[in-house]
Amino acid sequence: MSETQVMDPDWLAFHPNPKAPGFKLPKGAVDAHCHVFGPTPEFPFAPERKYTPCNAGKEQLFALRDHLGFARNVIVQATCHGRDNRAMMDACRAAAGLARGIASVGPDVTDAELAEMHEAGVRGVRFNFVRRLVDATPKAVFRGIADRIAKLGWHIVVYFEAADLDGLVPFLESLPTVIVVDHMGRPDVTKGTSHPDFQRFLQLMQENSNIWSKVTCPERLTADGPPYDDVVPFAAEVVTRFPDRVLWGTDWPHPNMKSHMPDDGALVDFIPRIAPDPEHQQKLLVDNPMRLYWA
Ligand code: 0GY
Repeated sequence: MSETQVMDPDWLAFHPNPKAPGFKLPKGAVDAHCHVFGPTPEFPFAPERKYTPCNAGKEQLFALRDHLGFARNVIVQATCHGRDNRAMMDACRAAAGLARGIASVGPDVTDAELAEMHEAGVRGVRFNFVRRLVDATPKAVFRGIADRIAKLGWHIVVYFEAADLDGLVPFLESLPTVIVVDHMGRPDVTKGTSHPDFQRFLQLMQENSNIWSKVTCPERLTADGPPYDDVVPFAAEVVTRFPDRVLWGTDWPHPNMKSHMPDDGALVDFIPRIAPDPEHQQKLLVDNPMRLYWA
């Protein structure tokens, strides 16, 4: 490898020593949004990546899982690995049934490669529309991939910015699988829950029973910083209105955080603020992810 893979000078590494959460997770809880980065050189970052992170490998992820009290992980392919899913698949295999994966694939992916991913634990693909993270993929290409992975019983995770939702609605409504939207479609929390952009997102979920949401990333959405009071009304509204279609995850190791690095234990303590009763917590953390990823 000729190029260097040294992390970006302004890269914030994950919290070295997260606190033990005060909130006791229900038995069998799933961290349904996290990543692995490398470690390099075994799993090099992709040449087309938009950032170079620190290494954050599977052993560290599994140690965090155990420390926080989760039973399982859903590992989402990070854009720094492009469409080279080996690090994610290796982590899924090493978890021996306790992790599932979300892959990033191109139109040239073969049926044999998809079958190998399924065997490793992959149950979905991610379509990423965030321009700072990836070069654009034509919707027709995504549509072709959607038709192929639908046959495997997989679903589609989509990541986009709030301003792009309107233009994406016809495409999202044309997809043949369950769709999971990352981080509630990234609302601008300074505008309040009554803003038309967030109301449009709620309407999309209301009108499409196959659309789910991750109520994740208060640390990314907040304008005020910890303890993320400004994000609570957004996530609480999604959990209350769509209790059977929400997922929660840490987003460890928190790519591209600039303002601060969250304490993952404090993130777990955020959960009862958005899902205050045990019934909603059980759905959010256990029943919903188990139905989507392990059924
Ligand atoms: C996230 C958010 C981000 C990055 C990625 O795959 C990725 O690189 O997902 C981001 O920078 O907003 O969900 O981890």
